[in-house]
Amino acid sequence: MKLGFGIYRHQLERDNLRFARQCGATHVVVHLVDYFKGLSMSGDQPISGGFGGGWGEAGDPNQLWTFEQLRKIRSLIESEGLVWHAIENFDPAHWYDVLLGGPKKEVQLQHLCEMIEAVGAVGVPVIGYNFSLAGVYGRSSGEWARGGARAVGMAGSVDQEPMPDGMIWNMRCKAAGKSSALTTVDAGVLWQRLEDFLAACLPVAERCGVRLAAHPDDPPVPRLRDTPRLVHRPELYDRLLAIRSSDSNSLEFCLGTLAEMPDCDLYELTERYARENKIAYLHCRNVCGTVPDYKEVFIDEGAIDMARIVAILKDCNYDGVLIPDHAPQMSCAAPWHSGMAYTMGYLKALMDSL
Ligand SMILES: [Mn+2]
Repeated sequence: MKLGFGIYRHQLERDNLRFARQCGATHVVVHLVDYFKGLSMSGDQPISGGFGGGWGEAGDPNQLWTFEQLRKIRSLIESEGLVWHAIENFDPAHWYDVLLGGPKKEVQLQHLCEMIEAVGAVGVPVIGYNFSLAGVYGRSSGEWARGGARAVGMAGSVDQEPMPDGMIWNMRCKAAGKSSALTTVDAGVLWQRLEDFLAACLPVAERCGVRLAAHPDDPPVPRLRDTPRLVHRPELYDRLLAIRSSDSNSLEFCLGTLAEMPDCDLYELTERYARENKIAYLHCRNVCGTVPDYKEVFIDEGAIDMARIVAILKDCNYDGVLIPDHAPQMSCAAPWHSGMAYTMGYLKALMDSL
């Protein structure tokens, strides 16, 4: 079992890699999507929601990840003594019609396969993805964690206002220009789109030694912004895995999102998927409550017994990576970094104590 650290696109530079290493990370998970492009920032955080209440601008549909670009990132990571374990998320610009079932679907599936090949060639073993129309949306923030630390959560209501045109996966993607017929579908249609994605991409991923790792829907509600959500119950992870039996069909196992699902036996679930070697990496955070009324808290408060989770992983000989997901922001000059450093220290101590 290894401790990793998630690096956002705008942080992909030497100082943040050193910070990760100093926190005890041996591995990193890199987001290549700049979620906050075009937004005003305060330190590391966007000041307010952008287009349609979401994040920033998606990337360029025609600029795919290339071997050369990825190789440079790998060199930078390794020059700081770290191992690149995963890329987290495709850019909405690269696969909006795969999600929407739109006219560019086939060409975008081909682009995804080309990028999976480049990722495999550069030696990154995992791509995390989230097959979602609305993406991560609908949470608010408050001083909910210990000592009044600011954290995110939901306060009882689920936004069903449809997304504006040109929005997908909580980002503005002008090229998408969606019609509501493509988003306000029932869940069966979206499951079929996921099956088409896996049918096209898993054979390539298998051949290239890359695992595609599914994140559950965050927040895990059946519908959000009048779009269906796929993995909003623990048993729906089984449905996703059953689409194709393959080592490359795997999970980005998000403890916080799973704990937000009512009646989830997180310990049984962790043990089963760890034993079956379906976990490509874990997101670690703690929460109080379940959807649609939950709050994120510090790693050592909340409903999840993190020591028990780590002990289960050890017992199952899990040899993958754990990373902090998000953390409450601490009251100091570096609110984000201190929240992450606290989480890292806590996880490292749990791992060291085994
Ligand atoms: Mn997560």
